[in-house]
Amino acid sequence: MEMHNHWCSASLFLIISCFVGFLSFPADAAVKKNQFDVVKNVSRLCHSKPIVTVNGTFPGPTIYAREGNRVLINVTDYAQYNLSINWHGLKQYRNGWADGPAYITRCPIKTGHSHTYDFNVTGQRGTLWWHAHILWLRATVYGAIVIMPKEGTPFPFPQPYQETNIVLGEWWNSDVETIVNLVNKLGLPPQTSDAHTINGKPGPLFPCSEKHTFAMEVDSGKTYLLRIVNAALNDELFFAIAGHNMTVVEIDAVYAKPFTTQAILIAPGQTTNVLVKADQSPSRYFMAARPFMDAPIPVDNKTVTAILQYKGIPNTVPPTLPQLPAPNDTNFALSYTSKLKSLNTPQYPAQVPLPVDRHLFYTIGLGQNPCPTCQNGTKLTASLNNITFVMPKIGLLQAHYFNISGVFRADFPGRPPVPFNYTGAPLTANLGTSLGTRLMELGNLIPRKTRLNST
Ligand SMILES: [Cu+2]
Repeated sequence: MEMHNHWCSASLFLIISCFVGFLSFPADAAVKKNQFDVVKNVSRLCHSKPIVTVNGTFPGPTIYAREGNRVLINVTDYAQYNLSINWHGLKQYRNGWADGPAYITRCPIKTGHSHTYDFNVTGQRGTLWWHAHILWLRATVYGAIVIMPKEGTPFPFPQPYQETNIVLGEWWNSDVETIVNLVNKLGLPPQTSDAHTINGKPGPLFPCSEKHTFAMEVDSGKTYLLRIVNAALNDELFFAIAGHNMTVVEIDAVYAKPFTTQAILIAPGQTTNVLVKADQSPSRYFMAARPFMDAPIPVDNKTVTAILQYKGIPNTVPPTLPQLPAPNDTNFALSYTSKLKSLNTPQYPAQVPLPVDRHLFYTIGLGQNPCPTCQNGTKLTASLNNITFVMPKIGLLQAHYFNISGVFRADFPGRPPVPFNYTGAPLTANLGTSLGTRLMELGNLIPRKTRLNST
């Protein structure tokens, strides 16, 4: 532990001094600078508790950038936890240092310290998001990233009149770090959240939440772009607006083949941009979200609402609720996801690499490992190819780059260790997983011509 802390502070110092160099370059118009102060704050929701958030707002600030921009974000950690920020979905071409998962690319920012994330927005436009990437801090440390197309480049869909972010989240009345510590200690599934939120607000179906309701005002006849982010920790969510269809135009900062739907389904971490036309009789309409879960796993099944309100309609008009798919509507989920297709036009081609150099086969599973502190002596553990990841004490990229041995093994297997019937009957075998920090190197592939010889 001592070693780890020492090494981490050394690297932090080293990297910050590099950035001072960068920052002294003359500011050019394409560089976006942001200052993030991560502070502990008191929540404004009905169970009041201290939360970690950015710049005192919940959700945190939206980052606006344009495709091609260089973005600098200075993060100062005033929280009691060491933390890092992940720019979720942003392609960090040859720039893994800025990616942000703690101990994967680099050590987290220590309490009281600062770090400047420096990255370019390349070949992406649309909605992404950022979040804390350590412990469960992302329950409150998150916000949207809006990437506009290059100057002068229109959207490949009708220009909306206005746009709004709809950031879906999960809220726990108790402290999230206490919850996750308990989960790890006792080996039980985490307690489900107490509410879902839209832009940090649970809406009027929850007690004492009348004033914690997000409302968006619309002009009759106009079209709006909703940038929807699922920042929930665990729940895949349905989202719908009473009386209004949505046209999906973009997923995860990639333009999609437009299609119209009454409800969308959005997984944690995903983003979806939709167009909504205010073409119904002027009134107040609920937007609502609730989880999809078709396995026997407990979820927070409560419905979060926000309000779509036509201009001039008084707040006394009770809004109508949308018809959301049933919580276990597998058919809706399958049919919805089958409609998600890349726009794939000459201007926005779907660049899927066709030659495959290497085939990898992963089983994603839940195992059961011994756990002395757990209630029944075992705990459920996620695994890939039966290996449960052990968080290293220093960043994996740092270990790789600085040639520090003993941090990881580069022997992650490309197929399951023991073949079994992957889609078949329940397992009776030993469910134990092997623990390790094991990686697979993908960088130095054998050239395709010689690959044939080796097979
Ligand atoms: Cu992420």
